[in-house]
Amino acid sequence: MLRKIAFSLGLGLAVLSTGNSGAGAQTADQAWLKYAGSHGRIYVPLKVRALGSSLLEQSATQELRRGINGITSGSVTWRTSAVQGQTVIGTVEEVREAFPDLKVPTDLGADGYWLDWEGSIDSGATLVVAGADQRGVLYGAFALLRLFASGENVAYLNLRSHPAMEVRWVDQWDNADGSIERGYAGRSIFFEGGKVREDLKPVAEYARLLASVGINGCNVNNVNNAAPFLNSEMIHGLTSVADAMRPWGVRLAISVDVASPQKIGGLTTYDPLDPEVKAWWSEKVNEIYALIPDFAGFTVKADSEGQPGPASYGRTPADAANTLAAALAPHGGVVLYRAFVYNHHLDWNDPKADRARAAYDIFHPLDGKFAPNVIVQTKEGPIDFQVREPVSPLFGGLTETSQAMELQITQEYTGQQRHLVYLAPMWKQVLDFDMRVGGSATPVKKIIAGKNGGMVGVSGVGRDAWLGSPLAMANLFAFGRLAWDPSLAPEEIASEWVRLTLLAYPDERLRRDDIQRVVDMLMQSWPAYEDYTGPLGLQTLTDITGSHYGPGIEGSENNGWGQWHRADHEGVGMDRSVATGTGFAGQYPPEVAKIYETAATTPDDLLLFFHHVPYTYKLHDGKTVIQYLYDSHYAGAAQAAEFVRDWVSLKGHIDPALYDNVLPRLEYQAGHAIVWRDAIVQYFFKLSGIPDDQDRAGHFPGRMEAEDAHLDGYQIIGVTPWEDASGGKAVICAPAAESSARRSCSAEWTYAGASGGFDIAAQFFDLQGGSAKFALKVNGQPAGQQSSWSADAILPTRRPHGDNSTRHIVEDVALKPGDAIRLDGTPDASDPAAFDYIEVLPAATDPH
Ligand code: GCW
Repeated sequence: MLRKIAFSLGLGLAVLSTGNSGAGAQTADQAWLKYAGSHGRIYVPLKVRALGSSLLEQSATQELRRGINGITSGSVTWRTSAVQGQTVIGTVEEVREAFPDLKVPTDLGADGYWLDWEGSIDSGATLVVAGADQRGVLYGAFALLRLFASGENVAYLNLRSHPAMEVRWVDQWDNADGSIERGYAGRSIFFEGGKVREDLKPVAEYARLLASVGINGCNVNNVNNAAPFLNSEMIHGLTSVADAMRPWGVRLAISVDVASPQKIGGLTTYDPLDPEVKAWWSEKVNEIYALIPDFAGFTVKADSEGQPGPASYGRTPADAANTLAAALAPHGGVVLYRAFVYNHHLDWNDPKADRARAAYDIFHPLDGKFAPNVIVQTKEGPIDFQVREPVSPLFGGLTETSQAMELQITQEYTGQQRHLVYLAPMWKQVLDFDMRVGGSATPVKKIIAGKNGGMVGVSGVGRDAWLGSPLAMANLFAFGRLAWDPSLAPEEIASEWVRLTLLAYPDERLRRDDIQRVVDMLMQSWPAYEDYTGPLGLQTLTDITGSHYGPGIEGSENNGWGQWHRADHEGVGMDRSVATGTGFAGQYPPEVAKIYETAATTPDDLLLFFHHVPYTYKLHDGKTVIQYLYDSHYAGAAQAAEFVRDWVSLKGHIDPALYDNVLPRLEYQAGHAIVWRDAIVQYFFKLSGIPDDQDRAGHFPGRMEAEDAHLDGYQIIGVTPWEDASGGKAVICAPAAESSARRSCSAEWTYAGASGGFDIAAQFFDLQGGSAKFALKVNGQPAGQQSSWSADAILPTRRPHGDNSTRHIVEDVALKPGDAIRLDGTPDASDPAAFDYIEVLPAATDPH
């Protein structure tokens, strides 16, 4: 196994549990706007001259001054050349007036910019930042700073750009009480205790961060439980939120509950076609615009997962959307109506029932019926942010309607920011997917960019360093960059982000190789996660009724939620063909439908999403499905281990604080990838009864199960789901019957392997509710330097299973046959020092 794991795991657990929420102000500098310097040669006219004085231009000017000053005078700079002249900033009109001889473009798209270098490095230059409009000025300033800070040469630059999409929003699922649904980075920066927070500085910094990648809207509250947000008191509070974001061109939007006229308005109905209801909405909207004149609009979740909706009155989503749209239209606001509408009480026994069909079945017939300021917001896949899904067919099914694609930046089903998963490659596949609407090229990015649509990212930032994990910030960055320009390559975006993040540190040992190594890690991370969670279109294979985190294969089955994979003894996958299945494949335009209709033409990575096949079915390269399941899980877990080695190779070359923050996260991920691997492999091994041709399934050399040890105090328990523990069993140190005080328990094995130096991994359950202690001993003596540890991470749930199964490695343990290996566990509060097994591993070779 890997060196250094034991050395830093304690620190890692602390990082995972506490983040940095206590530390200092939360600023955009903690993300990619560091402006601490650059390693590239930078030529820059230091003097910044603002031509205009509008609010956004002031922000742009201030940012440019701050950035140029930081980059050129920061301790890190080592090749900056100040150029005589000036950096001039303004709208195209202002630039034209100030420089009548300059050929200023007349056709820049809305929010676009032009960066232009006039003159020379030696005799003086004018560097022009011209915006098509005020936002364009701001985006131009950020674009220039991005070039500087990522080490690009801007001398003799001539660059123009404008966003591909009008809607470039992030959605927060923040609740008024300060909690965040599916947020993994602390509490809300917007709300606390039912109110808008007093300290909105982090909100302004968030808006600055968003503006730096061109995001122009932010919906601040959860689509579930939105009713309180239309109370007059809350609207007053939201005014301050809008004020905090306004200097950065980020418009405020809120989620609304369509039952608000009844819930908070005191009406007896919320029927969207009722005249009183319509009047209520108009009045409410007027109230908002009187305080927030640039209010962006509403997001709606209705008739979905228990939220009330127009169906209660026999009305359609178009009826509800249009009522809201009519109220917003006079003010220029929009309605983002979510197509995430489905029945979560489906009949699992009905082979024709299919949640994936819902959005298209409900919304396609309404095409052409929506008001022009309604945008239908559809999740990128037909289910729910799984590690892989096909593109939602609805994008091809609404040709008369504005559409936005909803993506998830917060990693709900993709590792909750504890796992490194760079999502841009997944998003890019969706954006590039050719729907073949009408038989011609219609990539999804073109569909959503048309008719005032765009992209919405559910971001989930909180008070813990925005997204908690520093590497997860690449996803927020990439979201903005792709919404601006979906033709960018994920690798290019990764490289830009890595340079902005790593180049800001002075260590001259940072090499091009180091930058590429981090880019490679990002690029390999989604495929790795897919491999060790749910490959072949199986979806994430997590418990969909629980935390959506660790393995829980049967959680998807036997219930009405419709995230089924239909695994049985013979085979696996969901038949969605037209011929024999649910007919979902037929919702795509004919050329695409034909590909998904048969197993032979379906790409392997979506095979089990569209087809139920025997385990012995052969993929395109001849490998059987079952063997692929085994192999991919081993390969994915091996890749996760590789990330640790990759990161360790950066030691001493990058900012030590960043290094120390990320390392334990990757070590944790490597351990949790093994939990995933073992759960899925042993589950399908048992279910199919088909051996692994490499003999790994069911065989764990060096593993010693807790339940096979000589136990003192420990009790054997069955873990649920069984596949989350090795052999389905674990042990807990239960309270002694006679007193409530906890004692220690121990498990002892007699070592029977070869003599030598080994690492020993202990797989334990780090439960909330206490910090149990563990100690590993050999012949009664501590097994090594890091042989005692505490279970003090904050991992989901309070009962032992795959969400909280984690490992600690004790390195360099000398063993000989007959040695007694003992693990002592001391419970703390409600944490019973539960563990699964220990494993004697070959000693790692130091990666240095
Ligand atoms: O992915 C699911 C989440 C819910 C979420 C819902 C939605 C806001 O598990 O937490 O609710 O989707 O998108 O509405």
